[in-house]
Amino acid sequence: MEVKLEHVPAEMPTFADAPRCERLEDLDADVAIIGIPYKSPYEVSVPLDSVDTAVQPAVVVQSAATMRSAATMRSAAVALRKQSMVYAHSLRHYDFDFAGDLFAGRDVRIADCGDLALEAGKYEEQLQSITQAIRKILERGAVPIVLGGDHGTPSPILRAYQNHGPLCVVQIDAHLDFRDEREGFKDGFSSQMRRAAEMPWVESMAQIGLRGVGSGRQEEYEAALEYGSVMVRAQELHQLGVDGILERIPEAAKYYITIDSDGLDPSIAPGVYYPSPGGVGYFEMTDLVKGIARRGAIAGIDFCEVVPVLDVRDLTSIFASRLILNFIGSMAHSGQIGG
Ligand SMILES: [Mn+2]
Repeated sequence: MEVKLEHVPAEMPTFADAPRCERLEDLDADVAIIGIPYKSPYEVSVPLDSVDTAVQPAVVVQSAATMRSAATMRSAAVALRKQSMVYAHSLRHYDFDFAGDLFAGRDVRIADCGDLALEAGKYEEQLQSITQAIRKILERGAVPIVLGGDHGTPSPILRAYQNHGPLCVVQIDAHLDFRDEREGFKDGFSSQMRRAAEMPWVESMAQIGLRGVGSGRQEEYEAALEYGSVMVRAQELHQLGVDGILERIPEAAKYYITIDSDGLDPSIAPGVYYPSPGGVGYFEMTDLVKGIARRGAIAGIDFCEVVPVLDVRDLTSIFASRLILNFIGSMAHSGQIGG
């Protein structure tokens, strides 16, 4: 299966102004940024007609179909790269969130591989191509950081870890995503944690930020419970604090972190399909990953479901790119990456 990349155009910024990687076979970096604009073949169930176009005039020109399109998925990586430039030229300044250098004084090599080219409508090929691309990145010894895509993206990503496990998968999400299938499709944004649970190389999981109505049905809750998923309600995170939740995350040598932007609080991630109050805050998200990085290696990260057309003053993209830099910083501070 051939993997086709769409390089970041010369006039567009790469993530944090990182050097471009043109071919995954030549990848030589600690961290590989890759956009994967995967879109599940079914629709979000909230009618986007409910978006008040008088209040959000930017949305006027967007039909509901456009908002849910592959083009919208592609726009997320573009927005994150663009907003990462807010930080690109001060990365080595004193960072109060890390009490010093963000990258711990280390030489951290980030490469931007561009976006994976996915052929419209050909889901089987898309899924295989995603798995293949991640496999190549892992074979080159880099940690993939994926700019999604909807939250179906982790299913084919995690299949690439067959020989790179075992993993504990940590999901940040308002929703359980444990449906066996939806409209007959098993690799969509409602099912990826169920798929992860079926993979022999996924030995445990924690699902953090769960809240609200519509997170999952009783049968999915029971399936996750039966699997042994550590389910952490958003309210528990706020009450116990990050340290209390870290104690509940299973011990593992390797962690894979998957983020649905709606798991974050709308104050830092308003640009999502399902904004839901009471979500994971900036320091909670940062400290969770810092804590996880101290316990084991971070084997990969995806950041999904950023919807630029629904964003407010680019806050979701600005803060998502800051969080991704914090994740890279967490790996540098734990000594996992950087010379
Ligand atoms: Mn999700």
